[in-house]
Amino acid sequence: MKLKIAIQKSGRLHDDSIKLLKECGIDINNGVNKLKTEATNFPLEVFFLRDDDIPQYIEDGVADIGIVGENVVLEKQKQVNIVQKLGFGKCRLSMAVEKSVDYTSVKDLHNKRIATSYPVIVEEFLQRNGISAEIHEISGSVEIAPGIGLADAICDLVSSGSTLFMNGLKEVETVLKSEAVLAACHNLKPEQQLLLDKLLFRIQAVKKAKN
Ligand code: PRT
Ligand code: ZN
Repeated sequence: MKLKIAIQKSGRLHDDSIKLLKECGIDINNGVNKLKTEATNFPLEVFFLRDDDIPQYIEDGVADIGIVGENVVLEKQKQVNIVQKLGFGKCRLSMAVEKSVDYTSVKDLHNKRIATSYPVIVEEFLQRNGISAEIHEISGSVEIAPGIGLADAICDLVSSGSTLFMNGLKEVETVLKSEAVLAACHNLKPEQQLLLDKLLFRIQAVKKAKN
């Protein structure tokens, strides 16, 4: 019996995910372009996937657990358990408008067009604030939308803020704070749960050692 973990194939969370496993004393054969590998000293099978697909794989039980941004878990609305925050991949999902725009409160978004790759989270935020606005879902280069007349505001991930700055935008609302999390399938078999507990114990020890 092996525990199957999904991690990002390439991108911002890939290196830190591998590093975390290493720090937990888990060695994996990480061949270039490999989509699947195994740990040599822990009953762990590793799948390399696009981050957007990870919640679905976990819900379906194709993977037992996975490392993915909390932002992706919330957006995809899949039935998974967030079992541990991992302390890397920190960012926020924020509303931004052009620098020249007078912005005083969330009410200023009323009846505006908002471009985002996170329509579900944005819709929830607007509802919570009693705002009705038009959401334009786009899959990338969201920051360009106001400049080309596609939207009045955007909602995108921000870490340093330099991308917003370089595109003449300013951050006006934090919609969500996010970081990488360990997510798990709702119906793990007892043996898999034991392996997850073992892994979690090591992750918590690694986190404690860093504090
Ligand atoms: O290929 P795949 O689909 O797997 O990857 P991806 O391109 O969809 O995701 P990727 O690798 O960009 O991000 C993976 C996860 O990293 C995200 O889901 C977040 O949880 C987390 N993360 C942390 C970030 C950022 N920081 C971040 N800054 N994801 C994206 N960004 C982008 C943001 O979209 C914007 O374009 O970086 C730009 C802003 O950065 P700053 O530093 O200029 O503010
Ligand atoms: Zn993605």
